[in-house]
Amino acid sequence: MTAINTVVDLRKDGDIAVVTIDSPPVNALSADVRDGLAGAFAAIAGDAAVKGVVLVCAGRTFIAGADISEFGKPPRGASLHAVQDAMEGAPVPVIAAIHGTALGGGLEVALCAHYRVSDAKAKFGLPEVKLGLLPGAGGTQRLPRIVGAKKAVEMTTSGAQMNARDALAAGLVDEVVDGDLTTGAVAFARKVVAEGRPLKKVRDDNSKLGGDAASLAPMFADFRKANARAFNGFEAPEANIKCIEAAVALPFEEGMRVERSEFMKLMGGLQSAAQRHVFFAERQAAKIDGLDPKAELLPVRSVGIIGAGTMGGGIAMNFLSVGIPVTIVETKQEALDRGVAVIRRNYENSARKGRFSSEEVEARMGRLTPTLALEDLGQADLIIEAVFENMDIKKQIFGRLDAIAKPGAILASNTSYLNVDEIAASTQRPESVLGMHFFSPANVMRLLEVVRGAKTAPQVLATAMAIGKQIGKIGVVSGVCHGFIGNRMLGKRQEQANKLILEGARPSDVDRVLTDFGFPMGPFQMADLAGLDIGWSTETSKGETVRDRLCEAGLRGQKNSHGFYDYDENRNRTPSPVAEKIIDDYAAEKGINRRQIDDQEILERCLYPMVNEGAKILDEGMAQRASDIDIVWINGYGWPVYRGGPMFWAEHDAGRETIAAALERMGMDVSPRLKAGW
Ligand code: 3H9
Repeated sequence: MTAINTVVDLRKDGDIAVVTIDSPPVNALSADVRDGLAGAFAAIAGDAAVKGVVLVCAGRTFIAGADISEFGKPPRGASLHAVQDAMEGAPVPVIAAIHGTALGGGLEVALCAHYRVSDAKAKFGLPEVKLGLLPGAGGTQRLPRIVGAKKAVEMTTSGAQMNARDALAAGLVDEVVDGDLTTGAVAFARKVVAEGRPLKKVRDDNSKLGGDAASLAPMFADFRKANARAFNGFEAPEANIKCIEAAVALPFEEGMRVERSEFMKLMGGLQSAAQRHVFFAERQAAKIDGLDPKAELLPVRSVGIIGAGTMGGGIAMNFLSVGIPVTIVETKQEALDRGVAVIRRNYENSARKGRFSSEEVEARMGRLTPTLALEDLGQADLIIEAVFENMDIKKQIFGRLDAIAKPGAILASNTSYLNVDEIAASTQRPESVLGMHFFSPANVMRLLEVVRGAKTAPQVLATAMAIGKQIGKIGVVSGVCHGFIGNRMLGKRQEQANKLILEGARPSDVDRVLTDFGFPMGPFQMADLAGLDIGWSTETSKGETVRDRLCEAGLRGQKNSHGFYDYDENRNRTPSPVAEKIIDDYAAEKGINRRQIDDQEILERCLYPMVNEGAKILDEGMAQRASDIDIVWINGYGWPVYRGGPMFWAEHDAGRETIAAALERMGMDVSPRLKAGW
């Protein structure tokens, strides 16, 4: 074995050269890897005894792409294109041997081999779009020449992966190898050499594109139309489509020039910077300051959930779906039955859509034990309380749990606002208590705020984060404060939105400005969706707020088709004149002079105070880092991912100092961090 450098080895197996990349964790194409590959292929080109080459990776995966951490930094080492040219132009057949995930630049390298083999579990994809990019190493030109333009457009605009079976059928791999991959790949290489098979270059074969520019034009038009909503606001999907149109319409080299130019535009833009920030921020959020990442976790083999309402049921589904048994507790049989029925219906709906089989529905339901007795939670490793937001009731429940739960069980509250330390104090074991705040619908939304109490044991916190990951959530650690990270900031936005509609903006103006910014819906659409009467009752209503008055007038939101908007039978909405009159009357009564409010003011007043609150959250140590706040807002509240989250946006787009100055003009108490940075 000859070490080309620290991450690439070259050895010979008879007349087959085996090039191995070993660059943990994911064999990304760093400068060292590129240099190593350049050296290996130069050595091979000068060695007449070599008749074929196998390129393989050590560790958990084939090359998972370009090294994202190098983006935006001055270029170093051999260029990826030079490495690809050396492979594609090699005088002997090059076979890429793929395991794990061949992603982005990794797949693009493999597409420069003359043949590809993989193991049965390998996956293939071009996920650059998720980083606000497009495949910039020939992927937009080569992939359609194998899988066809239509499939290539689908794959590059979604980042979806193809499994080995489909890759074999499409000709993306030539053989799926059983047993040891390298051995199988070397055998395949020998076969290619023995049979004198040609040096197949993907770039030279247009036969599988699926048509020419004219015949494929309707496919591209239909694709754009069908995905207009999903792509709205994002720059990268359209750039990917343009490049694949170029692959169809232009000779290879010209198509490559289009790809290069589109790639450079995206790479230099703010959207990709934001999405790359989010990629690393997501992984960073899992790291807890001061905690040993290798520390032993508590076992979670069974879960208890208190409350079978919308939240409790949704939370239960997360665990049932990954094979963890759940005991769910309610106080009344009827509520219990209803909760269980909703879980079943949700699973059956998914099965009907083909997501899994009806046997799987039964397997999941088989893991669920409904009960009316809290005492049945005695053996649960993790208990999550999901009853409504009332401190007295929560304290009572935790007091009882203290007597019921086995020693060492984790006791979590799904509270979205309340003081977790106060809840913990109702037990004799506050070290076992923490918050696990799920977002509705809890079986779908990816965010999980894990609330660390003053006395929560590190092992309990680490276990909650790990179990969150196991059920597919992105956990973010929050300290104990009213509303934690997300709702605390949301409160500031809502406060301004409520003021704006009294001062002269219409609810539909506020919603439009925020949806134009990229949120899926604005605060008043959200209120209508949730129901205006949440926490409201006829008996206690005093008509003190606009919302009280809307409810008193019978406007309840989407549920009765009247709220801030009127809804038709297809849920199309138009601003409600009744709601507008109620707002106008309320403002007049309070002596507020309505005025013209422009869109910029709406945006600033809704978003700047949120950023300020985020800075205060950092001041108080309630979030570990600014990027955690971004992750909360992207995954829990629909902040557009291409704007990187509120803190990224403040830093790189709106400008911290601009925000601080505007907040001062508004007479707000400004966090010093807004000027100093976080
Ligand atoms: C590209 O290829 C552009 C080209 O078209 C054009 C070039 C001209 N770079 O996710 P994990 C780190 S764009 C650098 O927890 P998993 C990651 O930060 C790229 N670092 O593991 C983490 O570090 P840490 C296209 C990377 O097993 C560690 O590896 N490719 C990269 O759950 C483990 O990651 C992609 O977008 C990278 N490319 O999942 C693929 N990838 O431990 C991105 C990972 O310090 N990667 N890291 O926190 C993934 O999707 C997943 O990491 C993967 C493994 C599925 C591979």
